[in-house]
Amino acid sequence: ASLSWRSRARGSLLLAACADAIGSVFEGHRGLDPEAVAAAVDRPKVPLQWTDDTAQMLVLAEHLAAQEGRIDMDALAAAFGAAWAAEPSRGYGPGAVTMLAQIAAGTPWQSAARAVFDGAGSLGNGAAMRVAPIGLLPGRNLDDVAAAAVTSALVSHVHPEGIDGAVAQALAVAIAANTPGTERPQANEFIEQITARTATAAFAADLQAVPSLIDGPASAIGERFRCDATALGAVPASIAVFLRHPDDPRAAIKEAIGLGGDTDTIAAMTAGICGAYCGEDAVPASWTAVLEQAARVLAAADGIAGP
Ligand code: F2R
Ligand code: MG
Ligand code: MG
Ligand code: MG
Repeated sequence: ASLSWRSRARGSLLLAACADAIGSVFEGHRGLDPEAVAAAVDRPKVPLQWTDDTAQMLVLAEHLAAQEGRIDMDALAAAFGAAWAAEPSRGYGPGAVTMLAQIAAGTPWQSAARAVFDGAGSLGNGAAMRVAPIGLLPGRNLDDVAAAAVTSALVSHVHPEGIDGAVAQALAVAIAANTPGTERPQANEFIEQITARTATAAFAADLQAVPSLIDGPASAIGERFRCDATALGAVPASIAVFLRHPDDPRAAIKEAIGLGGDTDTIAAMTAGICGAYCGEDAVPASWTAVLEQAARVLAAADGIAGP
C-alpha cells in the first residue's frame, strides 16, 4: 500500500527527533567506537531528550501549521528567540545564542542575523537542521520548497552556505517524501534535483561528490566532508548516508553518528530524510515510547501534513 503524506510527515519528524536525542550523546566527539554507537542506537539512554535541532524544528512546524503553510519572518524569528529564552540549555551553537539573545531582547532579526561572525552571517547548519517541515508541506513543487527554505533560513542564517544548507536539506526531505516506497531513490537524479536549486559553487561541488560515496566504505564520507556544525560540512554528508540506507533508519542513524563530529545534527538530518521516505511505521515503537514530548512531535507533523 502507498504511504500517506501524514505517515511520511510523522516518520520524518519522529525519526529526526529520536536521532537528535540519540546522537547528542556523542556530539563533538571523533573516532567513535562503532560498538558504543550501535549500543546507543539499539538500547538508547532513556528518556530520549532532544536538543536545539528538534526545538527549532518544532517551532518551524508549529509556525507553518498556524500560518497555513506560509512564513511570517518576524513571527518566526520571535518564536525562535522565545524558544531559546525558555530553554537556553538545549545545546545551541555560539552564533545562534548571540543572535537569539538579541532577538529575544527586541533587536530586529534583520540586524541580529547579519551581525554574527563579524558581519559574515552564520554558515552553521542550524537553518538546515530544523528545515524538514518545509519539505513536508503538501502540494509544493521543488521550486516552492527551495524558496520557502530560503525564507526560513534568512531569519538567522544570512551566509549563502547557511542558506544553501537549508535549501538542500528541505529538498532532500521533499524528494524523499515524493518517492514511492516501491522505488529506491537514485543518487544521481536525487542530487541533480538539489543542485539545480542551490546557489553556491561550494555546495554544488560537495553535493556532486555524493553519488561516488554511495557504494564504498562509510569512512569515505568522513574523509570527503568535515562532518562539523557548518552547513557545508554536514548537509551533503547527511544526504549521502540517507542514499546509502534509504529504507533502514537504524543503519542510517548508526552510520551518521559513527562519522563523529556534529553527530546529533547529521543523524537528525539523515533520519528526517529516511522518515519522509519510509513513513511512520519505520520508526521503532520503542523509541517513540520514550521520546520526550512525542505527542507534540506527532501533532506538529499532523499540523503540517493536514488531514
Ligand atoms: N553547536 C552545537 N554544539 C556545540 C555547542 C554545544 C553547547 N555549547 C552546549 O552543549 O551547551 N550544536 C548545535 O549547533 C549546530 C547548529 O549551529 P547554528 O545554529 O547554525 O549555530 P552557529 O553558532 O551560527 O554555527 C555553528 C558553527 O558554525 C561555525 N560558523 C558559523 N558561521 C560561521 C562563519 N561565518 N565563519 C566561521 N565559522 C562559522 C562556527 O563554528 C559555529 O560555532 C548544531 O550542531 C546544533 O546541534
Ligand atoms: Mg543539537
Ligand atoms: Mg545550483
Ligand atoms: Mg549538532
